[in-house]
Amino acid sequence: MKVVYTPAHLLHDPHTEIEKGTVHSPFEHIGRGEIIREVLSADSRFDFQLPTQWGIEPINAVHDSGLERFLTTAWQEYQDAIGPCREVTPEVFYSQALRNKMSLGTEPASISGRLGWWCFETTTPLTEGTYEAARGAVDTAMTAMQLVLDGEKSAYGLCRPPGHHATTSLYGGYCFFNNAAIVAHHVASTRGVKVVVLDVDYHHGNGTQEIFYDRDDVMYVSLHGDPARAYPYTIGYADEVGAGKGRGSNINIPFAARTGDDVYVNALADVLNKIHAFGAEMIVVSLGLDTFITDPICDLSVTTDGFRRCGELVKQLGLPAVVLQEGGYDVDKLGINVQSWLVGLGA
Ligand code: SP5
Ligand code: ZN
Repeated sequence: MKVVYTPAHLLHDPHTEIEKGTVHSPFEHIGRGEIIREVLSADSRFDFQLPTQWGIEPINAVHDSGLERFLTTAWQEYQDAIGPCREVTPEVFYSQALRNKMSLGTEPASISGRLGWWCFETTTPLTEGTYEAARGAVDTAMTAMQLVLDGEKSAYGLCRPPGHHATTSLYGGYCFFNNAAIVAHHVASTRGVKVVVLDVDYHHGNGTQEIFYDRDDVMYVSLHGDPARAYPYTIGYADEVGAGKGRGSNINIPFAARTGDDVYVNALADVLNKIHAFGAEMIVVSLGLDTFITDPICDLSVTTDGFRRCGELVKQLGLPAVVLQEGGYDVDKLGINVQSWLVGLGA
């Protein structure tokens, strides 16, 4: 299987995460990308290549162009306006309710205001090279997509930073640009084919759901920890089924804590039938391995062998598959878990 990887991910190098009233070392760090690279490059079934460059058009086809513009200069603007600071995090968030009975307002002038306008939470710091790394992740995803359009049965994009929490106009959840949504939109809009995004990350992909919620050309299917207890908390419930012509093409499967392989695999088999019924012609997988039994920030109990079974089930769909890296924080096991899933898919 072809693997797309770029060392540009090393440029997004946070040392901090603000959570639970503390500043601690981040769960999402460069070691994640490197352990996956190490394990897959030691396995002759995987064949590495660098991404090609796709520019900003595919990004702005999905995101508010203001988000990309903001991320280009935000870290430097903060240095110039507020003072030297390794990592930049918002302090004030915009909420529509601040302006009840008024217009929605417009992007604030100051960098402090703009941070809270474009970001929704505190665990996603901007570092000096974040923008370049995020662009590299999009190029990685688009190159994996091109390999599949050119005839590969499947390809894996080692995207870092991940993407599925990034909405049309907000970054957060360790994500800046929505790699999977950018690929799915590109294929659906330029090839006129039906695409499904299958999101198996532990966390609901609020960004991908928001981007496609009213569309019938891209189906979004997510299996995740129940947002009643799990990040992102406000979205990802089973009654969110899509809107307008997109009604019926958004499927959320929330799981109880400590759900293990058999229940998980059965639920996946179930939704794959719905994907088949939708008439999908390509599948984009948001591959998070944070459903793993010893993930430090999550609470499901999928095993390394469970990941292989999931990959096998997706293979049985028989669709061309673009597999893109999302989360997974048990770093010691992250490489072998990705390998197991991809071997199941037929690497
Ligand atoms: C791509 C991805 O997996 N993003 C996840 C972002 C989650 N960030 C905040 C997680 C808060 C976790 N709280 C942990 C409680 C552990 N008992
Ligand atoms: Zn996750």
